[in-house]
Amino acid sequence: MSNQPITKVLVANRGEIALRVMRACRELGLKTVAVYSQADRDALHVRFADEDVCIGPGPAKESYLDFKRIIAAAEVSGAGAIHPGYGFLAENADFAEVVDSCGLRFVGPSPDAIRRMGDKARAKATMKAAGVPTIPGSDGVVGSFEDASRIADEVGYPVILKAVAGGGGKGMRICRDVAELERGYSLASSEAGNAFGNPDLYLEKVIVNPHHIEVQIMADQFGNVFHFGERDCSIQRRHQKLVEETPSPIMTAEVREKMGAAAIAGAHAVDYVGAGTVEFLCDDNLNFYFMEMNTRIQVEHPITEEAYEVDLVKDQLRVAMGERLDYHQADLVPKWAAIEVRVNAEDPDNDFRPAPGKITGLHVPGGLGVRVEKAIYSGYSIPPFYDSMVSKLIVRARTRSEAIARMRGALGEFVVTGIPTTLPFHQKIMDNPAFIAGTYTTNFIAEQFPPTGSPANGLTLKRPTEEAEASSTESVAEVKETNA
Ligand code: MV4
Repeated sequence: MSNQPITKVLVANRGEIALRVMRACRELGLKTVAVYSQADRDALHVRFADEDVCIGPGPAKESYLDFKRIIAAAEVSGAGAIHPGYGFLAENADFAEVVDSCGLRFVGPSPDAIRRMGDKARAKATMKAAGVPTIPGSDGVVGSFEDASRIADEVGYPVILKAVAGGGGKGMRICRDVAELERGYSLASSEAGNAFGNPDLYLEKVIVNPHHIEVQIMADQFGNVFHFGERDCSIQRRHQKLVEETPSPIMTAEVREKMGAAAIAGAHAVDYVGAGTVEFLCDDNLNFYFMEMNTRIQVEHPITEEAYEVDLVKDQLRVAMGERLDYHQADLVPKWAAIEVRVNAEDPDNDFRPAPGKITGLHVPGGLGVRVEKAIYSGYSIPPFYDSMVSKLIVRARTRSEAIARMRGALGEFVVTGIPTTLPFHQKIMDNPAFIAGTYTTNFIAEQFPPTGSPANGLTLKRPTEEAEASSTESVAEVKETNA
C-alpha cells in the first residue's frame, strides 16, 4: 500500500451506490473519477463525477468486472484509490491484490481478509475459533457422502448442504433424511463445481424459521473495531432482500451487545479493516449463529446511517486514508427506527420479472425523515445488463410504527411511470399484519405472498419447471414451511 495522500478516488461502480460514494468523496474534499460502460453513457454517475472514463461495452465482464480496464482508468486519471461499492469487484480478493500491487489503495479490507471470508467453511472455522456461535455441523468441508451421513446423524435432520464457494443462498440444498442426503450430496457437489468452479460442500443442521439479522461493523487500521447494531433483513424473496429495518423488531439491547461483541471478535480474527457486515441466523429465542461475513458496504447501509446518525461511506474513505476512528462504542445506540425498501424495475404481478425500459415520468417523495437513493431520472432508459434495483427509499422516525406510517406516505408519493416497479408490492408489505406485528421470519414472503398461478397465462405449463427449480437449490423456504 502506498503512503501518498489520496486526493482522487475512482469509483468502480454505477447506479445509486456510485453517486453515494461520490457524495462522500466530495464532502471529504476528494476528486472523483467515474468509470462507465458504453451502455451507461447517459447514466447519472458519469455526469456527477469530476472526471469520467469509458471502460468498455455494456456487458459487465467487458467493463465493470474487467480488472485491467479499471486499473488503466485509475492510472490515466491519476486516482490514488478505488472504491468498489457493492457487487461487481467489491469482494474479489484478486482484484484487491492487483489494486495494491499497482500502488493504488483499495477502499476495503485486505485481500487476505476478503479471501478468508470468501471461503464459507473457512470463514465459519475462523469465527468458531474466535468464540462466535456457529451452527452445529461439519468442521469444514465434508469429504464424502459417508462423512456427511455420519455428521447428519450426530446433529439431526433436516440438514443443509452449502457450497464453500457459495453464499447469498447460491448452492444450498436441504436434506430431510439420509436418502435425500445421498442424492443431494452428489447433486449439490456437481452444481457447486459447475457454478463456482469448486465442488466442496459443508453441512449444517437446519435452523427452522430463522430471522436474518446482520451486524454492521467498521474497523480502522489501528485495530479499533466498532459495531453499529443490527439490520433485520428477513424479508427476502429468493435470496433477494426486499425490505430491511433497524432496530430489528425482535432484538433486545442485551442480545444486540452480545451479537455486536461477536461480530467485533470475528473482525479482529482476520485483522479486518473498513466496513463489514456479519450475518447471523437468529431463532425466536434470540439464539444467534454466524452465517457469513460480507466484506463490503452493503445496499442496506443507509438504515444504519439513519438510525445511528453516522456516515459509513465517509468512514470507509477515512479509514482507507489512514485515519483513526474515534467512536465510543457506548455512544453507538440506535437513535431512530429506520426502514428501507428496494425499488426494483420488476413486475411483482409477473413473478418479479425484470422489466428494464424507459422511465417516462418520475416523482420522488420527500419531507422529514425521508431519504431516496437513486441514479434514475425522467427520460432515462434502464440498460438491460445490470441489477434491476433502480432506487432505495429510506425513512426514519422515533418509533417503528411512526416509521411504517412514514413509509406508507412516502410510497404513496413515489411515482415511476414507463416501467413496472416493486413500489405497489411494498405498500402491501407495509399493510401486512405480520409485518406490522414485527413477528416475521425469512419465510414471510413465501407465507404471506405465495405466487399466484394464473392458468390463463399458461402457467400450468411452467409449473413443472418451477417445481424442479424449487426442489434443487432454492428449496429452503418451502421445506421450512412444510416443517413449520
Ligand atoms: C441456513 C438456513 C437454515 N439453516 N442455514 C440462505 C442464504 C445463505 N446465506 C444461507 N441461507 C440459509 N442458511 C441453516 N443451517 C436458512 C437459510 C435461508 C435464509 C437465510 C437468510 C435469509 C433468507 C433465507 C431464506 C431461505 C433460507
